[in-house]
Amino acid sequence: MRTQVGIVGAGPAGLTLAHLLHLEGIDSVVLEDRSREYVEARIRAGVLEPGTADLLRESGVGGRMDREGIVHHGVGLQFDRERHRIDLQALTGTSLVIYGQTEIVKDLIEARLETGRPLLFEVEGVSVHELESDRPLVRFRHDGDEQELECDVIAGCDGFHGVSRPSIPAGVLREFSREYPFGWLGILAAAPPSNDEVVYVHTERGFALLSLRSSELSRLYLQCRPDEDLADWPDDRIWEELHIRAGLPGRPLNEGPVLEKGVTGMRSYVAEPMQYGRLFLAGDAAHIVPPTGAKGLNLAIADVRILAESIADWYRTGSTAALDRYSERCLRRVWRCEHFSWWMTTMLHRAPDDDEFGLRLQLSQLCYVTASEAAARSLAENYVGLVD
Ligand code: FAS
Ligand code: PHB
Repeated sequence: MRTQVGIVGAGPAGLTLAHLLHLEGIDSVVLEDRSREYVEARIRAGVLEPGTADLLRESGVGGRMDREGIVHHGVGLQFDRERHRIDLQALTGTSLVIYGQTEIVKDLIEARLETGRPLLFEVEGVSVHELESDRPLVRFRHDGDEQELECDVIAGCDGFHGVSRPSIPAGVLREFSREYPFGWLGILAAAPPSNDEVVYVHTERGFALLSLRSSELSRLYLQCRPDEDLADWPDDRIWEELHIRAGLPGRPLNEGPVLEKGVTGMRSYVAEPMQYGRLFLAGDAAHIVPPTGAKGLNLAIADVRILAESIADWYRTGSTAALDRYSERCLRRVWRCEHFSWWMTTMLHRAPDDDEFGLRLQLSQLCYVTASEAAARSLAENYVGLVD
């Protein structure tokens, strides 16, 4: 097989890259090791920065997002039993779109299939080779047949546990990471959201997050141990803890059947550079942020916007200048999002070894952010992705 760009991974990064390249008349093959049903059902992010929503809209895959997505002009911070609102629209002139990552993946898969270009699910044994040459290769098995895909460029969009990043020779990458001593227990519930906008809740018992997917679907999270056993959290215990942490007088939480639950660990991670020879890493393959800043998905899209532009420039001009700067151009936004996600996470979560001093620092920070327009604007600019 031969193509211009071999894309490993059909998550938001890989699918968006394939779509943007197709619009530039550049051919690609997308290789995914899971089934279509699996990738479409994987519940993850929900908050789209205006830049992400605009890219999907302008590239022709934002129709259902505009019909079914929910526009949010603000975000809530709740602490000391009081709920405050950060007016994103007033502070930044922009707003967010709430639209599940599952829906974005479905829309991008539909768009890909309409092009008739290859999107192969359930591939096995993917490996990448000859990265230093001008004919890099992807080898894999599909439907029992061994395949070899010759490319001009390979895009590693295969997430944190993929094969692309580990294929870079030892000693090339500098890796930066921080593990957090807590995780998130997330549920999707058939319950009308009790809050109009996303609410981040700080309590001495730990963090909670009130989000949503539609007028009938709530998405809720509780800070938990990183190795939490779901068996210890029957639905009624989850609801009880959510009421204790996030319930306010006159603002009850609506309960409903829990459709999905899971525990996500939390880490910050960056691999530099995000490229080696003809291999370019994008999204979670190159970096991970704790979800407190709602950045993971948005960063993945920001990476592939730059990668698609750089690949198109190379084919148009023959110059590798844009491709040579890919990593440097991405890392500025990556590190801004890493800092913001770390800042939101440490401000809102209670670590097991946190003391009273730490608690008072968090409460002071939360009071400042909700009382000072300058501090609120700083949070708002980062949250909507205006700065990098
Ligand atoms: P992805 O991991 O989404 O996609 C990589 C794809 O590559 C997957 O489909 C995988 O199956 C495939 N793949 C892996 N290895 C392969 C191989 N060897 N061969 C072929 N294919 C391979 N972000 C937020 O903003 N908010 C959230 O609430 C949030 N919650 C999250 C919950 C969880 C459990 C996880 C893991 C992440 C969460 N994230 C969240 C972050 C998430 O949204 C990512 O940032 C986003 O999926 C990144 O997209 P990709 O880079 O495409 O990686
Ligand atoms: C979500 O709706 O899943 C969500 C919202 C905000 C976050 C993380 C996840 O920071």
